[in-house]
Amino acid sequence: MNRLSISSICLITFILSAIALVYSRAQDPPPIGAISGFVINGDSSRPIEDAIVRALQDGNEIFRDSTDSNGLYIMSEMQLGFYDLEASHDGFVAQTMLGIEVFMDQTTSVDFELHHPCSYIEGDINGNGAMNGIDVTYGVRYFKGGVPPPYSCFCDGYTWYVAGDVNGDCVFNGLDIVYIIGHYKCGYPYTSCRACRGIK
Ligand SMILES: [Ca+2]
Ligand SMILES: [Ca+2]
Repeated sequence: MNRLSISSICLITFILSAIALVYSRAQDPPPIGAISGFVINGDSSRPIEDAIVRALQDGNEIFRDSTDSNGLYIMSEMQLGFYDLEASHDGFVAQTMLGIEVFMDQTTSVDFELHHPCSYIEGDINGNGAMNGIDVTYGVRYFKGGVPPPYSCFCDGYTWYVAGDVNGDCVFNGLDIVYIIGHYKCGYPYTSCRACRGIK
């Protein structure tokens, strides 16, 4: 075999190898993973059906799924990377989880607890729909061991008596009673917790 033939065989072998390599890479499936979990009603612990769960990157929706009757959602065949997840349903405050990572051939578990939005009148501690001096009496009795306020809701990370928080520090305590008295005597304006503003 002369030198030219050997070179030709080498060249052909190289080209075939390159083609085989490119072809094999084209056949490899892209690395993927999944995100799955449950969306439940944080006020009742029951599953929420038809909640929408969206996976976002830079604010753009990449995937979405809706929950079944068990509150389950599944987003499969997701490209690897980080996603912001948002769960929402009518009548609930949407919840967002930032920077959820998808790993190759794995399912990242992310559960949501959605809560109803708070709806109350600032300072209406006894929950009768009006704010007046009787609420001061009710609040004082409560802190002395009396009946707790009838209305509470999830706000700022926990469930508490939001209507009593009139100084806006997201806690209902004795300082609010002092503040209410200041409101009547000195005109202090009510300020409710920023995370769940009430009606003035
Ligand atoms: Ca009241
Ligand atoms: Ca307060």
